[in-house]
This record gives sequence, C-alpha cells and structure tokens, in this order.
Amino acid sequence: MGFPKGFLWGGATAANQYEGGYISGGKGLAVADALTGGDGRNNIPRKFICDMPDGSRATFDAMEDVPEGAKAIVDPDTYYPSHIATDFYGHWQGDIDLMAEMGCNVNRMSINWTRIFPNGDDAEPNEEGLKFYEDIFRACKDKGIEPLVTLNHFDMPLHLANEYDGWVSRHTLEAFEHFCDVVLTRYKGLVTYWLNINEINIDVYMTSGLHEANTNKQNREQARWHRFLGAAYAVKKAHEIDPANKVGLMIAHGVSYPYSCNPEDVWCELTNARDYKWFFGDVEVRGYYPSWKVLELKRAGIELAKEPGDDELLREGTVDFYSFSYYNSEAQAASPEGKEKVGGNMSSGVKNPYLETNAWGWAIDPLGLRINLNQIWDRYQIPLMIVENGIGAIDVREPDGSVHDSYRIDYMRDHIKAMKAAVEEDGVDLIGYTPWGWIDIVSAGTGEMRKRYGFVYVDMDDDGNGDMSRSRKDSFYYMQKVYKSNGEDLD
Ligand code: BGP
Repeated sequence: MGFPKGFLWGGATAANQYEGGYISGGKGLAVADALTGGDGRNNIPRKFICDMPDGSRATFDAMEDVPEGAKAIVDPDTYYPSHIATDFYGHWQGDIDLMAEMGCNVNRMSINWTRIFPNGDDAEPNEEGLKFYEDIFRACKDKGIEPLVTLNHFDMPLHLANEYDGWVSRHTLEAFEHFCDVVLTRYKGLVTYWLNINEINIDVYMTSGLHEANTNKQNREQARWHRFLGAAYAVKKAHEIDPANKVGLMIAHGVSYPYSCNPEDVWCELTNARDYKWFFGDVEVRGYYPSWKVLELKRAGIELAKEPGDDELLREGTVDFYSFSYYNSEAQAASPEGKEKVGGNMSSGVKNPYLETNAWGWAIDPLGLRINLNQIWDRYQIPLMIVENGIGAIDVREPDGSVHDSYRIDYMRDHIKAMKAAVEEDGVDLIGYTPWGWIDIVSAGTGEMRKRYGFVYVDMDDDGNGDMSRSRKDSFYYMQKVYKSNGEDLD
C-alpha cells in the first residue's frame, strides 16, 4: 500500500526562469532573455522589443507573431526578468542543500541551450557551460538526488528564432540534434532520467518561432513536425548512448470536462482534448500521427515537408515514460458565448461552476488529478510522472523571514492525496512527483515574480529589487514531512 519504495520526490524548475547569469560564462541570448515582464492579473502581456527592417524599433505582444524581418533584441533600458531570475547561477550549491534538506531524491531542471551553444547552431560547445551543469549534477548525486533533466524547456536561442523562425526550419532541428548529441554524451552515467521537450503541445513564442510560426497554419504544423522529430531523436540517441537512460515526453495536461451532458458539449470536449493534448501523447508514445490528424491536415491542404527516414525516426523514438504538468482543469462548451472564460496557461475553456480558482483564475481541482492519471494510464500503460503541479500565489514574507502559506499546504495535501488514491486504489504506475517551482522563480506566462509557487521564498520582486536571500516557507516543512515519510504523513 502507499507509494512504492524508491518513489521519486522532488521539485521542478526551468533554466530560463530560474538560472539568471544570462550572459555569464559564455552564455548566448535566448528568446526568454528578450521577453519583458507582464502583469497577469491585469492582462498586461509580456512583450518583445524588435528592430524593424526599416531601421525603426517596435514593440509586440509576445503572444502574437512578430512581422517577418523584425528581430527581437535586448534593449539596454528595459528590465528583463530572466536576466537575473532567482540566480540559481550564483546560488546553486545552497539551493541543492535546501532540496536535500527538504527530503528530495530527484531534481527536475533544464539545461540552457545557449549556455552550451551561444547561438544554438555553433560548431563547438562552450566548455564552461558544460562544466557548469556537470558540477551541478555531481553535487546532486553526492546528496542522493537524481537529476531529471529537460533537454528543452521553453528554450530557443535568439539567433535561431530571429534568423530561422525557430522550429519552422529544419536547421533548428539539426542544431537541436547536435545539442542532444553533445549533452547526452557528456552526462552519460551522471544523468539517466531525461525529458525531451517541455510541454510539446504548447506552441508559442519561446517554444516555437517568432514570426509566422503560430498564425500561419502550415508553419505551425511544420514546426510541430520538427519538434516531434527532435523529441524522437533525443529518445533514440539517449538509448544508443546509454541503454540505462530513461526518456519521458512532457505535455501540458490539464483535465477538461464537458460543460454539460449535452452531446454537443461532450463532442466539443473530445475534439478539443485530442487536439490540445492527446495528439501529442499519441505521437510520442505510439510513433505516428493519429488518423483524425492525418485527415485534418489533408482537408486543410497542409503538406508536411519530410525527409527520408523521418517517419522511421518517429517510430523508433517512442518514449519510456509519460510526464506531464497539471495545475488546473477547465470545462468545454459547444456554445461558450456568455460563459466566463477560465484562466490557465493556454487554456481555451470556460469556468467550471463547481470549482474555486486561484488569484490568476486557475481552477483548483485535486480530483481532476486522479481523473487525469487514470485517463493517461488507461490509454498508454506506461509509467507516469507528474513533473509540474502547484499553486501560484502572492506570498507575504514576515520580518523574521517566515511565510505562512497554509493555502499552498492545502493545495499540496489535496493533490498528493489524489495521487495516492490513484496509486493505491486504481493501480496507476506513478513513479515520481516534482512540484513546480519548488523554489520561487519567474513566471513563464506573465514574467512576474509575485506569482510564487515555491516552498522556499526568494527575496526578489517584479522590478529586480531584492537580495536573493532564501527562506523556508511553512510549506517547506510540510513537504519535508511528506517526502521523508514517502507520502504517508499527509496531515
Ligand atoms: C508550465 C511551464 C512552466 C511554468 C508553469 C507555470 O506551463 O512548463 O515553465 O512556469 O507552467 O506557469 P506560470 O509560470 O505561467 O504560472
């Protein structure tokens, strides 16, 4: 009964939201380094400042494609949250000690592509960058913490985005494959758990390309094709380099419900869910496009540019386990008019009247996690890992450094109970849990610092003020108790 022995308990971060040191140690610029901060609660989006072909300068909403020929730049008079982030670059030893103290035996983190290849497509890697991660992985191992490394977490070298429109171009795929060759070889024996591409089902600015990658359907599907090939290549190569390697896919996997039992709502939910998430899981687990997608592309007149061997690569690079992020759920209505929209990263649904939401409008739904685990397990029958989960909230640090975040403890307790039920009562093969932003980091969606997920508070605000000191929130001690009891002590 309970969680299996050896269950992986930890925390998750992404380099572009946590690391900082944006041009230190030979690092080059990434798209995230050119993204300003926004304000999620007041709907102020993150932006790109661009040099235009006519020599002028213009600013664009990051959720929209920027015009062809525009190049995103880093403006010296603008504050960019990723440049310092919460300075893992300067604090990594102490942060790993904190992870160990919390009882973690796994650390999900990502490698900044531009720390290894400053332009993304350089011929030779940057040794200082390679050494940086090697030291971190060794320190983790010394503390009994298994690194779980995301090869690409919302990470696109700025050069590849500006000049090649990111994943739209095969050049980016080739550059990514080279990156995989180098890091998988270098960290052989040190890292055995890998995730290929974070939330492969989210195609926006940081994950895809800057220009017509998203608004132009042909480009969007081509970019997806290249991402799938990159993801499959990572799996195949990892297995070739070390058969002990285990590689998982990673999908943004909220749960959706039909708004009502009207078959129109049920169909709306089904088509939306397969378009938004199941398509991506099906391709990475089974190795080919599902029939409805093939027909959809045909009807739309979209033809993917393929090279010989591509289809085979997709079939050969299927994953070892299924990892996903879960924060919230949504309802899908065939007639959404007049219904309140629900919050959430890239959520398209309407508000579920049965659920409470956080300050950003994201629905809180622990049973949704159990439903999710069962749906995925029933469909694929491969091991599952929850690699992101948590609640973004505004925390108050008291003068003595304490943070009384009972709302976060409630969220974690309820979600871990749902996981436990899925394991104990439903027999789901769940192998690990790494809550999101175990230490405070920059929000991906809004670029804010005030939206905090951590069990460890970092003194940093939205404008870059703060001394970066770390303090343990009440939730830190709660998670410590949970982890050290292998998920038994949940009260
Ligand atoms: C996921 C991403 C993370 C992350 C998280 C929370 O989509 O993989 O990078 O940040 O969502 O989102 P946000 O930071 O916008 O609150």
